[in-house]
Amino acid sequence: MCQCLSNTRDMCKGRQMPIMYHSREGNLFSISGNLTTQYPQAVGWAMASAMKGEDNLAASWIGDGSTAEPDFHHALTFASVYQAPVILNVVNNQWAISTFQAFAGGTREPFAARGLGYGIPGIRVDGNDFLAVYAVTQWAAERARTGAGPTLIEHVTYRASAHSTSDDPSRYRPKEEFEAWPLGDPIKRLKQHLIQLGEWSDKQHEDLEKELDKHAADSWKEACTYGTMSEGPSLDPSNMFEDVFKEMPEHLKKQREQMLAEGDK
Ligand SMILES: Cc1ncc(C[n+]2csc(CCOP(=O)(O)OP(=O)(O)O)c2C)c(N)n1
Ligand SMILES: [Mg+2]
Repeated sequence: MCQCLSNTRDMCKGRQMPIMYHSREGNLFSISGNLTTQYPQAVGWAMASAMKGEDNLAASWIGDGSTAEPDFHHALTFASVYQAPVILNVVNNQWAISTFQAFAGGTREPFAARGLGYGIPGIRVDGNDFLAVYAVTQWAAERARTGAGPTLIEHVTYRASAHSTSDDPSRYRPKEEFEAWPLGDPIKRLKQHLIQLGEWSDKQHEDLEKELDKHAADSWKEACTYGTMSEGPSLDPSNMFEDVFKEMPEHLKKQREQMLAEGDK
């Protein structure tokens, strides 16, 4: 929540777009706004980890449209050549903002098939089936952990909502298209499955939803006390000179001093 507000508790110190957070403790890297850069980064990290004799694996996610970036192919080449312990996921939600996935070639051959030319197993999964996604990810993780190398997974899904708040999907696709999407809502499907098994109930589901809504609302309220976009407290602007270079170059030191002096006036 604090990261979304770019406030004084934002771990990215206001330098990232909303939801591009990271977590050092959780081994979660931040993505960049530049599509697909996370793919070669994940492969490089996985290779480095393997070279150090560690038992880690990396996982990365991109969209259907992002498969058209050269970084996709660079990553697959290196992952294949070095047998990196990495899981490369393509979330095929049918749309890259207003561009249908067919533009990136997804209706000619599945995106998963692109792995085959590189000697990387490619598998296509119903991305709205939680258990199928879980199973295939475990399989890919097992491959990575046992030194069998990378796996490419295509998750077939659908972006029911708009790409962002500035996007209006009614301008490029039928308004009710999402209702005709055959694979359904993943949460509803898992819920029904668990109810049928006798492991869950409508009441439990409703209670959990209420609890989570409250948790989100409370977290938002608390986060707002550390600053919002329009109300303080605000981040110290001189932060912007830090964390880029290990040792700050002279010209940045000067600029920072200049800025602090201006602020004192
Ligand atoms: C290199 C680059 N080109 C263009 C953009 C602008 N852009 C942001 S999101 C997006 C569409 C991404 O579509 P997709 O890869 O299918 O991912 P999705 O958002 O659907 O998960 C585009 C073109 C960008 N961020 N980076
Ligand atoms: Mg997409």
